[in-house]
Amino acid sequence: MKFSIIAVSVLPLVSAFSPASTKPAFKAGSLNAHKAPVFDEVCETTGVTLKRFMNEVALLNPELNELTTLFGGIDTACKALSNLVKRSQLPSSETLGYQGEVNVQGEDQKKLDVISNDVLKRALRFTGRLGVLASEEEDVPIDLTGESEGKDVLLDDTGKYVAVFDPLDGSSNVDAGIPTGTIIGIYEHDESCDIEGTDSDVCLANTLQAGTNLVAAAYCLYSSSCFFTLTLGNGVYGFTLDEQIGEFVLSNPNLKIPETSSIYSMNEANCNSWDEPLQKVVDGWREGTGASGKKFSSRYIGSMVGDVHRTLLYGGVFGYPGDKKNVNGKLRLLYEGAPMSFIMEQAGGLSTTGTKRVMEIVPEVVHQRVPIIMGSKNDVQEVIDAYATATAGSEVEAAVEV
Ligand code: AHM
Ligand code: MG
Repeated sequence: MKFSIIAVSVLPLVSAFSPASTKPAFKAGSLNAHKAPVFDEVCETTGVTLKRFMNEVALLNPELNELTTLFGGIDTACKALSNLVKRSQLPSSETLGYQGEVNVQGEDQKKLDVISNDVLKRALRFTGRLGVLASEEEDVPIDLTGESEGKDVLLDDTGKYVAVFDPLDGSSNVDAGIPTGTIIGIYEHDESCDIEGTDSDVCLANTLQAGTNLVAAAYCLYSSSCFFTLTLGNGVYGFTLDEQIGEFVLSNPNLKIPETSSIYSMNEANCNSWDEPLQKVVDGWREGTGASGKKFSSRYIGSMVGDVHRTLLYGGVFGYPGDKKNVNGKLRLLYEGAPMSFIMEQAGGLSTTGTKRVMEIVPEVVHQRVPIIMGSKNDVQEVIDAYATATAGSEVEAAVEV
């Protein structure tokens, strides 16, 4: 195998090493607390694989060892799901169509929703690093320590994480072979969570954390290629599955969204019911009379992972805003909104409800919905400004009436 010296500067800053502590310290907000790998030797055949990336992160930051183990499970699950989605089109697979069950949110489950949930659940559970998980396809969070009773699962008291995920987002598209994706968020478990099960309510409530507490977020997009995009809180790394070697290979070492663009991506059928400030901004984009003066185009797959992936690469705005009928829109805060917002912000973009930063909202219930408008900094700021102006206007009106 040939090696070449290629400087792949993957992380923006290498700061002072923080010694290993009993509690993992790789939190959003403490982004300079760890060392970043620099790949000065890269194999021309394999590139930098996700495994190597994680190994090097763990070598430099021993306190992150358990997080990287968890990502070993996610890596395998995503490859398995990519295969399942691809093979689902073959008559022999019999995985297309509906399961015949309705999830707690009243949505018909596709067979692949159920299979994907199972694959991810098992992959994460057997890493031994996870205490609790919440999924779009589970009615309530699952205490994996309880579930593992009697089974040979190794759990290490010091290193439990909480995983939230949407196993197959956009699955309504899957029968037509349109891109789908997996969304994953990882939180630290609360110290007071007793894994022996005597305090299971506290353990399960661990899933109800704001996005600002996320220690990692990732999505895997099943499309023309299989893409794995990851943030550990210090930038965004894009990997592409090399099917020849069966590994995710670093293909975008420092993904940054353009600051402005001319693409918006929302379900236009709902536009007459959107909030007025948003309607005005989108009208301006259509006409070319918005802040940038550019005439926008519309691109909407109807599959969040695909739409956000394109938005990250080309710039623009992806949104599923609230409307008159569904004031909180459609997307779920915990396992869709927050992890994707973490990635978006780490890529230099913004994510808002119009009036609030999505990352700061603390979920009250697991399947809570949230209006979302995310993407290029300048374009999303235009929306935030429009909401702020409208709110200021209505406050003045209210004051005049008094
Ligand atoms: P799902 O989690 O049930 O698949 O629904 C979420 C999907 C998103 O991927 C996408 O952005 C949205 O639903 C599309 O909804 P709509 O068909 O209303 O435009
Ligand atoms: Mg979803």
